[in-house]
Amino acid sequence: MKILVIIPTYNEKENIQKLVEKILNLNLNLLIVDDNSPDGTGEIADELARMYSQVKIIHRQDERSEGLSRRDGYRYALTYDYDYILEMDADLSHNPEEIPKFLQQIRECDVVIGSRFISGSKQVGRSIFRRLGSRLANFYICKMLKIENIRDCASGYRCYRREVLEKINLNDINFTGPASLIKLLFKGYELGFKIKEIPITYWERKFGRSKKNSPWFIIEALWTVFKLRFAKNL
Ligand SMILES: Nc1nc2c(ncn2[C@@H]2O[C@H](COP(=O)(O)OP(=O)(O)OP(=O)(O)O)[C@@H](O)[C@H]2O)c(=O)[nH]1
Ligand SMILES: [Mg+2]
Repeated sequence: MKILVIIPTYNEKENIQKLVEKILNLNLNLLIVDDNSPDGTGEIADELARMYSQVKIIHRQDERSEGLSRRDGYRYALTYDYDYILEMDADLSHNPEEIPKFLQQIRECDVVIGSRFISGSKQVGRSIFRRLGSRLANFYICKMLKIENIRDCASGYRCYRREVLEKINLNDINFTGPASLIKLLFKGYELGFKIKEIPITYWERKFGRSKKNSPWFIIEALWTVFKLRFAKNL
């Protein structure tokens, strides 16, 4: 059973080494997809790749995009024959100690979503304003797309069976921000893959800055959801 952990990075120099070391403690392979971060994250990743053979890195030179970085990661996983593909953020919001739970659950379904909004979930250090905002956004997304029994459709802490990524046309997953995660989940749901949510503890980032400070990401996500619901063949 081959497992790959994909981590998109942009300016995560304070976080990346800590995260990588925790994932290596679990004896897993990981792929960092860095978007030419000006803060030197890519160089730290190169150093980690030199030290540990389980660490691989893609340096993207194209237009900066979290969504397309994730997609480069999925393509890498398919090319190198990984069976299970887990993705998580680099900013330590997603605790790697929870990875074994995902790997346990993926045996019985096709996609496992780490959810911030179900019984047993916790959010630590997040303002009530941000909690409410993401809760409302996810309510809109899941209701509009009629994805039953899923509450956190935009979560970036997930595990897929390779068949899911093989069957979805990855050329269509071409957004800049979280719209990519939403569309991928929607396509998987439409294709009838079994999706399960598990509770996670989500930690507000302590180091580095959020890249979601532009309203563009929210507009892109909400507009994509609208189109997925009402436009055919998107
Ligand atoms: N490769 C790549 N990674 C990105 C880009 N933007 C964000 N990321 C990474 O994607 C993950 C999520 O980004 P965050 O800025 O933490 O976004 P968020 O978690 O929705 O927002 P916060 O709650 O404010 O942290 C992190 O690992 C980032 O480093 C990008 O343009 N390119
Ligand atoms: Mg974050």
